[in-house]
Parts: sequence; structure tokens; C-alpha cells
Amino acid sequence: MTQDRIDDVWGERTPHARGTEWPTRVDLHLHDGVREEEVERWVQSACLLCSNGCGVDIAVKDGRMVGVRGRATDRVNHGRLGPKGLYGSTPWASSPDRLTRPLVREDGRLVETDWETAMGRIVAESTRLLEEKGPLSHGFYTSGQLFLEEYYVQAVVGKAGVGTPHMDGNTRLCTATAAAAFKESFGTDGQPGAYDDIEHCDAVFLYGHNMAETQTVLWARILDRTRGEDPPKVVCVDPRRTAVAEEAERTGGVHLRPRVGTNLALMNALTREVLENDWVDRDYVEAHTIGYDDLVATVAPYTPEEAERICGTPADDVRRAARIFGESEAVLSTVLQGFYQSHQATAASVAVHNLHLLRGMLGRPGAGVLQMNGQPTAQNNRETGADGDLTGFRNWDNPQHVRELAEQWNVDPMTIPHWAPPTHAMQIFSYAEAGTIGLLWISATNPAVSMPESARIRRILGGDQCFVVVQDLFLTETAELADVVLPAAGWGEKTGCFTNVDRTVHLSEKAVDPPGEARSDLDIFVAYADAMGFTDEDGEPLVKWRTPEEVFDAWREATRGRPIDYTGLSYDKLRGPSGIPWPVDEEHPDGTVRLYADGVFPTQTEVCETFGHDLVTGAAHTEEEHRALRPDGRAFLKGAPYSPPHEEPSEDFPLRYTTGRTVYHFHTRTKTGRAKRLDDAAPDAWVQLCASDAEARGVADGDWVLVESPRGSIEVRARIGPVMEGAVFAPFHYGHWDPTGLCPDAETRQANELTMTVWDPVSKQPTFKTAACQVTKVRTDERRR
Ligand SMILES: Nc1nc2c(c(=O)[nH]1)N[C@H]1C(S)=C(S)[C@@H](COP(=O)(O)OP(=O)(O)OC[C@H]3O[C@@H](n4cnc5c(=O)[nH]c(N)nc54)[C@H](O)[C@@H]3O)O[C@H]1N2
Ligand SMILES: Nc1nc2c(c(=O)[nH]1)N[C@H]1C(S)=C(S)[C@@H](COP(=O)(O)OP(=O)(O)OC[C@H]3O[C@@H](n4cnc5c(=O)[nH]c(N)nc54)[C@H](O)[C@@H]3O)O[C@H]1N2
Ligand code: SF4
Ligand SMILES: [Mo]
Repeated sequence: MTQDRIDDVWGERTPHARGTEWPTRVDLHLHDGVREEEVERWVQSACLLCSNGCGVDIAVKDGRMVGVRGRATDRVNHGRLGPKGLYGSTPWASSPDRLTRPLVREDGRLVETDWETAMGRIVAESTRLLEEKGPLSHGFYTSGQLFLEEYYVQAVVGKAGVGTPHMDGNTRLCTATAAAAFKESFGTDGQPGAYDDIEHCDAVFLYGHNMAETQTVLWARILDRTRGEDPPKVVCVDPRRTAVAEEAERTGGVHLRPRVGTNLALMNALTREVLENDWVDRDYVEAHTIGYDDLVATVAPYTPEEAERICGTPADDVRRAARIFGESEAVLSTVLQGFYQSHQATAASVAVHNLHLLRGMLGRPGAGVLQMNGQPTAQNNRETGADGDLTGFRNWDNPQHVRELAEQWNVDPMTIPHWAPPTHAMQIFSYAEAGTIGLLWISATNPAVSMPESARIRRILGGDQCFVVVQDLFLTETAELADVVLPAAGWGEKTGCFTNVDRTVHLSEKAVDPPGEARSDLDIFVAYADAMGFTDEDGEPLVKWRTPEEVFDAWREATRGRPIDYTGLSYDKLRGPSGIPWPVDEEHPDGTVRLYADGVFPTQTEVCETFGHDLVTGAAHTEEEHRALRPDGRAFLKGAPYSPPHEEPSEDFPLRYTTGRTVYHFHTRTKTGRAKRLDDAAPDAWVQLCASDAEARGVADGDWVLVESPRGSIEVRARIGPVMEGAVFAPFHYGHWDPTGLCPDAETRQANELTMTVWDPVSKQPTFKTAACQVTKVRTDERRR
């Protein structure tokens, strides 16, 4: 049976009562013309098109992936799949424009070559730069979409082979704030809550998270509660009236509409209300937290009326939302890009932790926080340290942690960069711009479309000051600018593990061979390490592993005794009916559903992943300062005053520009743009503005408009919709790649032409959700003429 997940995004309801199990519903889709009985093999995996991590089986026929089926037994999705998972998981793989051979730049043009030539050029450039300039000449910019094993090898190669601190992922654009917020509040990264909390909560708060479009299966899970007996109330914090906001209104919850860029003022007001009404679990706060008095003082000025003045959100709505939080027994909070990609990102996300700590709502059924991830494997990048962090949630500022890794890898601790914080992605691009990074290796990400201020990024990638390697499935907007392009094997064409938002680890098995000469990212990084001759202290190869499973087994050892313990997991164990949530060790052989059930947090000075930061300035605290606070397993309550965004509306740019997603596309569309059903559903870019802002500009629905910011402009169609007055929303999926060739303005539609190069002081996550813009009508929609 094939479902329609284009018009019916969440599928049919399977409502159920609080505390009962989420029913199973199996979703299946096969390519046109393929019947179920023709499928030769079903291969175990999990969906790679968002962080939800739905369990799937891949259908194989004649050596090709021909569809997917949700895994009924998986704890994450109980069989369900959403539109991207169903229709977008497999068609790209057999697309005729896959990269099948390496490319190198000759006389300004990219030409096909063999692996020896392509890798030879990289190794020659790398060797020359290491000899002439040392390790700081190298930068690695990776992904949230590779497998755990691939990141781990990349981390080892970067840290112990090359020895560069310039390593990060597009996770910086994605979930750096989730990691930073966990570290500031709880000591290390690691998701406290679990999806199962949906079955037990009596309220769900979604902060800057359009879950209905971005984790559709998780949203279906919430709908099955809100449409069942004893439903939870939903509270939505979003300047747009999304499907989440509608559900908030329907369930008697609240839709809080903060002005774009004012989250922290709203959070401070919610916190103040909880304190004022004494909805505080005093015993919990006393036993398990520090920082209460400072927090009380910080939020004191933020009355609901003050929030209304700053955020434009009615004071009574703030009161109602705070009451729901204060009077519920079990609240589940989810946080995502409306918070993470705004200025003051870490402070606003930490404020969500504060609310839960004040109410003692962590670690028990229904009471949990999900600082969401976005990309399917963002978590693993953070775990392995391919984002620059020290592997296994270790602290780069703790010499003992560095020694542990050096022992693990059998290298001198001094080869592992730890003299300064790891370089974040935005800084890596600045170094590449200046040419101090002379070799930038980009894997599984398309920064020419996804990084802020596109014109600048194109200049950096296309210039002569830096040698750019791009490893991808397709000749993306980024690959077009590279010096060497390496053809990679994708999901289903290689084996590896990855971990979703609620720490559930899945094994994804190879189903088919990659096309042509494409190789797995793991094989490519191993080949580079071998060719460079990186060795350990005994002169043995630094990277000793050849198969994903060998890497996984080595990785397990690197996590032993850390909060993220994988030692009880193995490929065999992961071949069971469901993914398994870490930590998995001798004490918890079947995994751990919730962290911090005992109220003990990994904040001890010897254990924590960071000594903490000032949330306003980002200034790092020292070990001595941390020790003096004696956190000793207690969580930090941390507050910060609100400050306005970097760019406020002005006479020339009177509107607030914010960006995000649509349900039918994943990022720069390299997969979903090659799935006909999805591409047909959303073939071209647009901006959303409200009726009054449109009317003031003489703009009707469907008209072509020019959207300008101080950094650039785009020409797209206008959609009039329920976005807050004064705000303009643009999806960021559309670069100049235009699969149908039907989009008249494909060259001028990229949302990031307008965004700015600024970032949060703590997480260093760039700000995609605040800028100023103007909208003017260009021409009437030709379809209406
Ligand atoms: N369909 C689809 N699903 C995806 C993805 C995709 O590309 N497409 N990508 C995946 C990835 S990597 C990620 S990171 C997630 C992202 O998932 P989300 O964070 O849910 O998606 P966004 O659309 O980026 O932003 C969420 C909401 O933030 C709101 N917002 C904008 N400005 C503000 C503000 O100032 N304050 C508040 N409170 N809200 C604001 C927007 O109106 C938007 O509805 O989605 C994942 N899932
Ligand atoms: N304005 C604005 N900009 C944003 C955002 C926003 O909300 N607004 N969101 C940001 C966020 S949260 C994210 S996550 C980023 C996403 O931005 P990108 O990371 O640029 O997005 P993708 O299009 O997913 O790029 C992944 C690339 O990896 C390739 N790929 C897939 N699988 C593999 C593999 O196994 N191996 C290799 N080598 N390549 C592979 C794909 O073909 C694709 O080119 O965008 C960010 N940019
Ligand atoms: S919710 Fe995410 S993981 Fe699940 S099917 Fe949809 S895209 Fe895939
Ligand atoms: Mo993301």
C-alpha cells in the first residue's frame, strides 16, 4: 500500500490515552511500477532526512534501492514515515547526474580524472602546506549527515594526524546551540529527555520549532496524544501561525508570537512568572542546582508587560503560558532553530533548562527537555569531535582528558590541538578567506547555499587563496567552485551508525553498491591518512581500522567511562528489532531512556566538557573559577538580560527577515529535489508576508517581489500568510540548481544572499533568523494575468 504523504503529511491518526503505548502504523512506498512482491531484499537502516531517526528497511531490486518501509518494531517511529522519508530517501541514488568519477580543476575547468590523480593532488598540496606552514594551514568542514564511524576517523585524522584545531561541521549552523546549552546547564552534551515523554506529558512546549513540518513523525506522535483521551496542551513560540500554533490554539494552550529576535525577553518573562507564582520545586532546586539567586535577579525586570513591549506578545498570553508550565506535572519542551539561529541563542535555550530545573521536571516520564537536533547524524559529529570538540564529550581545557585520548590513539598528547578552543566554522571560513587556511576540505555539506551571506562564501570558495576539496554525491553549487571534487557513496551504499535526538543509536546497513568509482567517506579519509603516512608513537599507521565495524569497536573504547558510554553496543546488538539509546554499558545493557533521573549531572570539574561561559559575552570561565563554584553534580541555573538583534529594522529595511524550511524539501534539495513528488510539491522559492504588509506594498498572493537586505537581494514569488506583522519568512532550500529548468529566477532566489555574518557568543551558531529587509513588488504573477 502506498500512502499519500504530500497532501496528508502526518497520515491517519492512531489516537491513544496518556500513559498508553503509541500504536503501530507501517508506512511504505515503492518507486513507480515496483510491486511489493518484486522486492528482493529489505535492508535494515534508519531515515537520514532529519534528526528524528525513524527506523526503516530499504527495498532492493536489481541492485537498486527502490523504496522504503517504516520499521514497526522501532522505538522511534513504530512504523511511520513522513513525506521526505517516504519519497526522498531513495530516488536520488540512481539519479543520472550522480558523481561517479573524481574531478580536478584544469585551466579553470573541472575535468574527470582517476582517484590516483585526484588524491595525489590533495596529498601534494597537503604535504607542501604542512612543510611550509604547519597544521594550521588545514581546515576541515564536515557535516551532520555522515556516519559516526566516518566522523570518528575524520576526528582522529584531523586531531592526531594533521594536528589542526580548524575542524567543524555544518552542525555549527544546526545544533551547536543544543550542545552549548547542555554543557552550560548540565556539564556535558547529552539529551536528557526521550520521545517516550510524549506519551506521559500533560503539556508540550515547542520553542522556535515547527515540528509539524520538520520532524513530521514526531509531530504525528504528538497529534496522536492531542487527539486522544486526556490530551496535553500545546504551547507554541513562533512568529508564524504554523500548524503547531494551530494545535496550540485547538488544545487550549497558547500561541506565543514573539517579534523575530526577541526570544530571551519572552523566556525571562516566563521564568519570572514561574518564580512570582512560586511554582518552584524548592527541594529539587536546593538539592540539585546552583545559581538560583542570580537567576531571580536577572529576570526580575521582565514583567509580562515588559515582554509585551519588547516582543509584541500580549502580557496575558505570557501569563497563560507560564501558568500551563507552572501547573502541569510533566512538561516536555522542544527547542529548535527559532531559538538556535537567533542572537542570544545559548542564553534563550538555557532558559528552557532553567524552567525545567525550577520545576524539578527532568528525568521522569513526561518531564523532559529535547534540545532538538536537525540533521540525522549531527549528534555523532558532536560525540566524536569532528566539530572540533574533544572526542567523547571530553574537555579540551582538561589535560587529563587530552591524555586519555592520546593513550587511546597512541600519540603524544601535544599533537592533539588543545592550546585554545577549537575553531568554529564561521572562523574557519574567515581564515580560508584570508588564505591562512590554504586547504579546506568540505564533506557532505553545501555551504555555497547554506552559509550566511552567500556572495562572500562564493568568493571564498572560488578564490585562489585556498585549495578547496569537496566530497559529495552531486556537483553542488559548492562543488562547482572546488579544486578537487571526490565522488562519495551515500546512505544505503555504505554501512555505519548514527544517533538521533533522543540518543537512539541505529545501524544503517549497505543495501547496494555506489555508482561508478564513488567511495564511502570512510574509505576516502582512510586513504588520505595512509597516503600521508600518519603514524602513531610506535610508527604503526595512525588509522588502523579498515571496516566500519572496526572503527565502531574502537569508538566504543573511546567512550568508556564517559557520560556517552557506547561500550555495551555492537553491530550485532544493533541488528535487533529497534535502535538503542545510549548510554549502554554493563549497568544499562539495554540502553537508557532518560538521563538525570537521579538529579546528578556531569558537572564535576574533572568530568565536565566545559568550565562554562558568560552567556552575554561568551567569555570562558577557568578551571579555578569552575572549581570554586563547587558544582559537584548539581546543574547550573544561568540567566542573561535581553539585548536587541544585531540588525534592527530601519527606514530603508523596515521588515524583519527570517528564514527556515518547508515540509517537502531537505536543505539544499540535493536529495528531495530529485524526488518527483517532493519537487512537484515545492518547485520554487518564495517569501511569506502578512496581509497588511503585502497590502501596504501593493503585493498580491503570487506576485514577484524583490527582497533586499544590506547584503543582497532575491527575486521570488510572494505568499501571503499567517506570519507576524513586520516579519518576512523565506525558505532557504533554493540555490541556483534547478532540476526542472522551469524556474525563471533560479539565479536570484537564494535566501542566504540576505543573511548576515554574525553568531552567538557562546555556541558560535550563525544567526539565520534575524536581519532587516525591504520587499517591493516587481511584477504581477503571470498565471493571473
Ligand atoms: N522538511 C524539512 N525538515 C527538516 C529539515 C529540512 O530542511 N526540511 N531540516 C532538518 C534540520 S537540519 C533542522 S536544523 C530542522 C530545523 O527545524 P525547525 O527549527 O523546526 O525549522 P525552521 O523552519 O528552520 O525554524 C523553525 C521556526 O522558527 C521560527 N522562527 C523564526 N524566527 C524566529 C524567532 O525569532 N523566534 C522564534 N521563537 N521562532 C522563530 C520560524 O517561523 C519557523 O517556523 O529541521 C530538520 N527537518
Ligand atoms: N538561511 C538559512 N540558512 C540555513 C538554515 C536556515 O534555517 N536558514 N539552516 C542551517 C542548517 S540547520 C543546516 S543543517 C544547514 C544545512 O545545509 P547543508 O549542509 O549545506 O545542506 P545539504 O543540502 O543537506 O548538504 C549536504 C550535502 O551532502 C551531500 N551528501 C549527502 N550524503 C552524503 C554522504 O554520505 N557523503 C558525502 N560526501 N556527501 C553527502 C548532499 O548531496 C549535499 O550536497 O543549512 C543551514 N543554513
Ligand atoms: S520524520 Fe525525519 S527521520 Fe522520520 S521519516 Fe521524516 S525525515 Fe525521515
Ligand atoms: Mo540543521
